[in-house]
Formats: sequence, C-alpha cells, structure tokens
Amino acid sequence: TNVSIIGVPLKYGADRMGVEMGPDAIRSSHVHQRLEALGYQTQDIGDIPVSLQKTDTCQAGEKLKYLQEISSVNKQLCHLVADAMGQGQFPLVLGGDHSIAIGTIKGVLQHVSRLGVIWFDAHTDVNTAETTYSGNIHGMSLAVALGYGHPDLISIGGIDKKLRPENVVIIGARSIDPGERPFLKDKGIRVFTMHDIDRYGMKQVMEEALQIVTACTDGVHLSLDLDVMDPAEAPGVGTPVNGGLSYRESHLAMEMLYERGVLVSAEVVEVNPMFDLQNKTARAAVELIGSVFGERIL
Ligand code: DIR
Ligand code: MN
Ligand code: MN
Ligand code: MN
Repeated sequence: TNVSIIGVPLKYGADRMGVEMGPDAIRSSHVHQRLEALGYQTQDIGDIPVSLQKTDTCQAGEKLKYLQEISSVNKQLCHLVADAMGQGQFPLVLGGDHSIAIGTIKGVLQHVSRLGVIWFDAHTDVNTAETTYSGNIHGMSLAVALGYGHPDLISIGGIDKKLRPENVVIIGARSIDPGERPFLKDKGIRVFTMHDIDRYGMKQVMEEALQIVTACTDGVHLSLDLDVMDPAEAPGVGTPVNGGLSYRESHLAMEMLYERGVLVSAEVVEVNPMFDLQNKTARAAVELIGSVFGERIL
C-alpha cells in the first residue's frame, strides 16, 4: 500500500495556539521512516495552507468561531483525501485541531459511502451552534460528519455524504457537554466511556466496537484525538482531561484495529507542541501510528 500523508496546520477550530505545529512535530518524530520500515511507501503531500486570521473574526451573535477559514481548509482537505483514495492510496491526515475530521471524513465518504468511524477522544465532539459553550468547531466535527451543523460545513463534499450514527463508535470519552448527551442518546451513538474501559477492559471494548463499525460498512476510518490518552502520557494537547487511556491500552486498541484489516483512512489530531514535554505527545502519536499500520513487539 501507499500511504499519502496530508498535513493540516489548522488551529482555529480549537482557538488555541500551538496545535498548528502538530503536523511538523509528527513528521520530525519520523513518521515516514516508521511506515517505510513496515514496508509501506509514503508520499507526503505537504501542508494545506491556512491563512492568518484576525483574533476576533467572530461576528456579534455568531456562534461558530472562524467558520469561513475552517470551512475553506476542510473543503481543500476533502478534495485531497478523495483524490488520494481515488489513486488507491491510504490517506493519513496529520492535524491540526479536530475540526479537520470534517474534511477527512467527507473526502473518504466520496469513495466509501457505507463508512464506519472509530473515534478516540476524551470528548465526543457532537456539539452544534445550539449546544456549544466554546464556539470552537473542533467540538462539533463529529456532529457535522453525521449531517448536523452549519450549512457551510455539512455541505462540504455534498450534503448527501454523511455518516450513519449506527456505524460510529466513540472510545475513551470522559468530558461530555450537557448538550451533547441528548444528541448521543437520540441518535443512538455508541459511546465507550473510560468507565467502560475500566470495567470491561480495552480488549472487550475493542471487540464490541469493531463489531459495530464493521457490521454494515465497507471500510473504517480512524479519528484519533491524542487527548484520549492520559495527560501523563500525552501532555501536549490543548484540552487535557485527567483519567485517560494508558500507553498500553492505546496500543492494544490500535493493534486490534490493524488486525481487523478494515481501515481505509486515518487522522491524528490535537498534538500541541506548545504544551508538550520534549515532544512526548508527537512521539506517542508516531508510536501509535506504528501500531495502526501493523508494528508488533516481537
Ligand atoms: C468542548 C471541548 N466539548 C467544546 N471539545 C474538545 O469546546 O465543544 N474536543 N476539546 O476534542
Ligand atoms: Mn479534486
Ligand atoms: Mn476531539
Ligand atoms: Mn478531545
């Protein structure tokens, strides 16, 4: 397989500086070498250009911060991901904040309309303009991929291209906004919280999760928000939440995902070198990418 690496140095969805350095932090932690050692050929498309925004682009009464720039970057990302898949390549998207899941998933949906998504995150990212407290679009990207949100966002790649809630699972959640709870419940999205991982273990959680995302789909996308890991393992994220996945739990999840052989695309987001300690989070990201692509200890 050929892996197409696409960098998206976007920070506006998180409205916090530093996360725009994520793609280069991951590259400089030798992601290409890691994949080539596993026998993949890599092609790095480079970074999607992100234009400088004034700090306050939010019009009075407008709830989505930096909507225009985020939607423009995601449109380009959608095209690049679809083009890579059209050439038979595996898109590996490096963020940037989690709002880029909009463009990635919309791009993948051009080729795999019955798509499963496995979303690792401390958060659930299903806010809308009606429920958000922060106005940050990175907290809305899964809702958009399901077809709920601002018209400028849900129309990217075609309004008919969307995920079905029964094909989506969220793993590692421990910070869910009040307005997100009814959304998750009403749509019937399966959330494996940290409680479930404590109680049943990652092995059982992954078995159930993989069953759900593969049941009625033709491929699975991995959306990996590094804040799913415990801040002790991954301090370099913009919105850390205590009580996350251990280093080994994270690897087991990625190894089980690889073993299932269903992945068609992946994105690794929210690595923020400004909050990191000696690039620890970018290095963890690359180690997890190794597991996603088949690295084994023995
Ligand atoms: C919060 C934080 N739920 C929001 N979301 C984050 O702003 O909507 N997602 N950090 O990863
Ligand atoms: Mn195109
Ligand atoms: Mn997220
Ligand atoms: Mn998160």
